Amino acid sequence: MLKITRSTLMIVLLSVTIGLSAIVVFPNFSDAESELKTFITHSGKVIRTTGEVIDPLYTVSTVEFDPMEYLREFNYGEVSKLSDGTTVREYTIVAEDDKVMEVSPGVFYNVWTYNGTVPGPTIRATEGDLLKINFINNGSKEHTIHFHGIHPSGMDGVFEPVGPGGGKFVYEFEAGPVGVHPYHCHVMPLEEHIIHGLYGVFIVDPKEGREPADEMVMVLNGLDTDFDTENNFYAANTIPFYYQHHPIQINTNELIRIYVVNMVEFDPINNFHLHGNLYEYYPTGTDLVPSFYTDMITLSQTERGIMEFEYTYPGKYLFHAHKVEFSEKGWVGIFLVNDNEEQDVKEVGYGN
Ligand SMILES: [Cu+2]
Repeated sequence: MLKITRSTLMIVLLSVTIGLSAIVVFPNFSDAESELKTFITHSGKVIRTTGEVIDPLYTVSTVEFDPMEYLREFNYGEVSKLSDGTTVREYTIVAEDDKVMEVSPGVFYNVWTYNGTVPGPTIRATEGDLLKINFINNGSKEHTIHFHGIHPSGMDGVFEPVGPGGGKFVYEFEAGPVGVHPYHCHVMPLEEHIIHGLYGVFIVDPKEGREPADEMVMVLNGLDTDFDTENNFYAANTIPFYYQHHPIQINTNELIRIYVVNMVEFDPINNFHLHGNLYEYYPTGTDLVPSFYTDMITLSQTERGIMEFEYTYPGKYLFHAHKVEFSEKGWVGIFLVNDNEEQDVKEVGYGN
């Protein structure tokens, strides 16, 4: 039976009254573009940036991002051929800096995006392809794209800031070397442009290809949602705890290949621990022979590599930062390993 005492009623009424008066007194209508806050970078530079903790009562997310889709989505660009047979891949990347993303229930964050999401699209090509990246800056600040890899200096995205409000630049270079590389904005102060989300993954496949596998991309990121130069959340692919609540389905006896890139700022290291298994690890993915067989790698800023493994036993397995603070603040996920039926169909005639 429901019993409402007079004191319970008083507490409820008092809470509602305090809540409503707080809204009236501090309406705090936050707009990601207009609210500036003083922010001191690690190099001591004082900047004014969009650093408000955004009020959930007056905020709507303007970012659509599905970490499950992002995980296995590769952008091979628009493909054409030169007369000498060279493959040309053309991509368009648009930067914006006014979007708001609900990164965790009720936690809104002003993200700066490439093609509307954090991370930006995973650009994929084969070594030797000619890449043409049409960059459009629809933001309110200068931005660029700096690709890690080998290219001419004028294509490095550092000394050629692209102006706001529709500025354009075409990055053109040959894809290489083989491996997994980050790309990110390189406008100063760098940490401001990176922590807001202007980064993505660039995969260069070897000409001979790699063994077929269930391939996925994991960007390890940190979110400093209150701009105190410390991350409040950590994640694999931006949304804290996402793959714990939505386990990644894989199969037993099937090769899994993860392109992992660490984009966490402020904390010097990150790491990746896999449960119930070990993985072959290819640092930067530049070598076709693995360097380690381990269940733990440590990654500094923009350090990355390729992990390969297969599960023998079905079931649920965690993967997470073994830096416990990071896993408790969101960098944790689950592989749900299903029995691979094709493998089970092997008919073994015992004694027949
Ligand atoms: Cu930028």
